[in-house]
Amino acid sequence: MTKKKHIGKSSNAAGGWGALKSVGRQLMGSGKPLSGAKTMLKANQPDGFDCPGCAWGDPEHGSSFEFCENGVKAVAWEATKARVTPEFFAQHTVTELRGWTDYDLEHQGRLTHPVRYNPKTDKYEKVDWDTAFAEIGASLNALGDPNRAEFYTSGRASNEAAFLYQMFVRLYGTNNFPDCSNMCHEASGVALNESIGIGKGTVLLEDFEKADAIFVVGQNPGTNHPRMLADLRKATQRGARVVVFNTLKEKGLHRFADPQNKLEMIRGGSEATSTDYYRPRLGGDMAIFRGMAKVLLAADDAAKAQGKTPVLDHAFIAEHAHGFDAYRAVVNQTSWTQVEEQSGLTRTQIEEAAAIYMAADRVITTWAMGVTQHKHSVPMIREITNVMLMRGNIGRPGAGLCPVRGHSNVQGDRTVGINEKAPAPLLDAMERELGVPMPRDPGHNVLHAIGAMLNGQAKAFIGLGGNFARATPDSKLIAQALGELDLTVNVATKLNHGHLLPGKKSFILPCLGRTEIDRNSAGVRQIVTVEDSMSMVHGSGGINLPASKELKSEVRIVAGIAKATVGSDVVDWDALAEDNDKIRDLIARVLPAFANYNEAVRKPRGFHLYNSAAVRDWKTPTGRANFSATDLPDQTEWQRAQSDDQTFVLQTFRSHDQYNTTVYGMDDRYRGVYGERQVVFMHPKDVAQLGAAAGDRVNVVGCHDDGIERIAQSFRLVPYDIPRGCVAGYYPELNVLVPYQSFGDKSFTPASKSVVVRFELQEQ
Ligand SMILES: Nc1nc2c(c(=O)[nH]1)N[C@H]1C(S)=C(S)[C@@H](COP(=O)(O)OP(=O)(O)OC[C@H]3O[C@@H](n4cnc5c(=O)[nH]c(N)nc54)[C@H](O)[C@@H]3O)O[C@H]1N2
Ligand SMILES: Nc1nc2c(c(=O)[nH]1)N[C@H]1C(S)=C(S)[C@@H](COP(=O)(O)OP(=O)(O)OC[C@H]3O[C@@H](n4cnc5c(=O)[nH]c(N)nc54)[C@H](O)[C@@H]3O)O[C@H]1N2
Ligand SMILES: [Mo]
Repeated sequence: MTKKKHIGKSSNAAGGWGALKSVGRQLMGSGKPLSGAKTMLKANQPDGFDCPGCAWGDPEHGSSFEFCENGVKAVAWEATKARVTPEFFAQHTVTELRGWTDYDLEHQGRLTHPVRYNPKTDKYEKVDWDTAFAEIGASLNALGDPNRAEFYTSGRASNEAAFLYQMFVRLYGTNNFPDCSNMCHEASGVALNESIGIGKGTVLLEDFEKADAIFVVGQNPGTNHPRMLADLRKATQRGARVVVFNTLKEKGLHRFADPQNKLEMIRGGSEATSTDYYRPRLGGDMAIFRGMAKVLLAADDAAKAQGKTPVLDHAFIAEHAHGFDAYRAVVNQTSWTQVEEQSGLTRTQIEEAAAIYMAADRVITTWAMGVTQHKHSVPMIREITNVMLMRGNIGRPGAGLCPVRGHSNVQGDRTVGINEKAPAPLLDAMERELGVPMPRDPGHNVLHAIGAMLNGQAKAFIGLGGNFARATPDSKLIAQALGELDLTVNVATKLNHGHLLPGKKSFILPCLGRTEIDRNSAGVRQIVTVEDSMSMVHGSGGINLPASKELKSEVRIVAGIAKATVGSDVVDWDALAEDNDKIRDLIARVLPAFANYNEAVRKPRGFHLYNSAAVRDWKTPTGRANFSATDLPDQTEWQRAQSDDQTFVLQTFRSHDQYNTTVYGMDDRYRGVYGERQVVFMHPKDVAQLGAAAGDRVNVVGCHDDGIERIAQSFRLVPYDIPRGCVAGYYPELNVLVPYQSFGDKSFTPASKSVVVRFELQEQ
């Protein structure tokens, strides 16, 4: 399937025939094209399953067939015929499997049976569910202190599974909830809570039909949220401006051929997804928005002097905002020199972008990991918000903030209580409901959990999905730490490296995927629910037969561990595990926004969770939307790297053929890379300055000065149109270089888009 290694032409407009061919290969690859096609027809349908590919919203009419190439990959990946059985584990020691690639492990297929690690044979062996639950419960209870256990969640878990999980963990006695969102949109949550009193975006999908301008910042939807491209191109078609800030020229953000449009597919046409494209330096977006704020203030002053219509929405600022004068002062103090140096854009370019912003009545700003994974991400997102507040662009139709989430239910998991610092009202409500006290001390996020593992404080790790070992920074250190724990448990659909670092006692518990039919013991089909980036909650019911008869739903697995650990005095786990409606009733009693949950979620498009900022109800301590008056950072990591002509700043991102740590294939066709992932994209002049040539191999060496050696061996240099001093390569391969002590201020998100590195040329 995969072509020979080469750097070649990137494929044309995103979507289109290339995408369809790739889809075809995926479905064939799953072994059963017809069932695959049928499966796709049920993606994002009222009576089907929620696509596990991304968290972009579904259209109002819900019945149109909404799919995308990468959604198909996600579905085909889960619907594969390949199986990892107890016989497979009997043939391979864990030490041997550790030598396999991420790609090879996941391509062995779906896990079929619960297994337990046997240190004597160094193999995983079949175990029955009840024994597994009993031993896990006994190990957890033997820790003495519940704070010695870390309960990780990845964002595919349904609301029902996540709610049960947090209830179990809190009854057990800890708030240790490291969560994938800590590495993802945490900065958005922190920043937006401070600015507008809710850690979520404020727009609905239909707002994209009304916006006059959409700013897309640090995000690659062509690969990671392909359905968003259809909304962007509809916007450009009706004359809206779509302004992109991205360090790279990403294919999908130029043109997109809609696979839903038959005529266009036949004619090989495509439409623009953006109207204006700017390429800042890594970490330069706060400076761009600060520059835009300078333009806005000057234009407003000029309008006032000339008696023209003001540029700022003074009425909104007076009625709804707090801290504008302090913000104005800080903007005026910021020099254009600093703005240009940090952003890498010229003043003229920023003036152009600001002119588009000012000319638009209704503006949406979206962003993803290019914004959130830097040291100063929280002030950066607050700066985006500042600029949006200046013209009242929050809380009215066609306008608002839209952090585009990653995993399909990462937002929902947080809403239902996966939070190491849960809001008091949730804990109060849990106490009222259960009649027992909840732990109140803040628990561990991902970085705290890593710290606790490294210093020996943590003794157990439970993973509800995900791949903690490979998704986290400093993956080499984490691997060592996981292996020293007393207990490791992974609830998973497929085998990954995180499972191959067993603690003294270790289990892999296989679960049903989103696409599979889930029946209770009476044979009644169950649905789960998820929340998308627009705070819409909808139902999801599988349509395929389970990959193995032994699989349990995540809800049942969580209930099984819970019953064996904390007993059933307070919660009747068996009853809840039998009926997801009962779990939803419980959620509705604890979280008022979920009133009539069971009824509401069975409507075609589900329901919208109350979003206070979207209706200008500011749940902040000031009772208003807060401007944040923060200086630009003294230095971005790019500037730091510039102080030495050997150092660069590296972003670690996704190829077109992966889902986070899941590698579907070795191509990244929109970027013209085929058959290999060990590459570093670099400006041609930087390649020459290193004394290297295209295709040369280098070792990438981390420059974090904590005495730890960080090195990624043998990466191929790919000359690329990228700002000088900035380089890029794929995660998870480069996670060995991301220092776990280098994280976002206030968000604790690993700064995996600004890693300072240097290069060693290999003997060619
Ligand atoms: N197919 C597929 N879909 C996915 C995923 C997947 O792996 N595969 N992952 C899911 C998850 S969990 C998430 S969080 C999302 C991730 O979605 P994205 O955030 O789109 O993911 P990345 O690949 O990390 O891309 C980061 C983008 O930001 C740009 N960028 C990096 N740094 C900067 C910067 O400092 N400034 C600016 N302006 N641009 C910058 C990069 O060039 C790149 O285009 O996608 C979700 N959907
Ligand atoms: N350097 C660097 N590091 C990063 C990032 C980056 O951009 N750069 N991005 C970060 C981001 S945004 C995120 S969200 C994290 C992702 O971190 P994680 O969410 O931990 O990682 P994934 O790769 O999504 O997890 C894949 C595994 O999930 C399991 N799985 C899949 N589907 C299901 C299911 O339905 N149920 C269960 N129980 N298990 C399932 C499979 O076993 C699969 O191997 O990585 C972060 N790490
Ligand atoms: Mo993410």
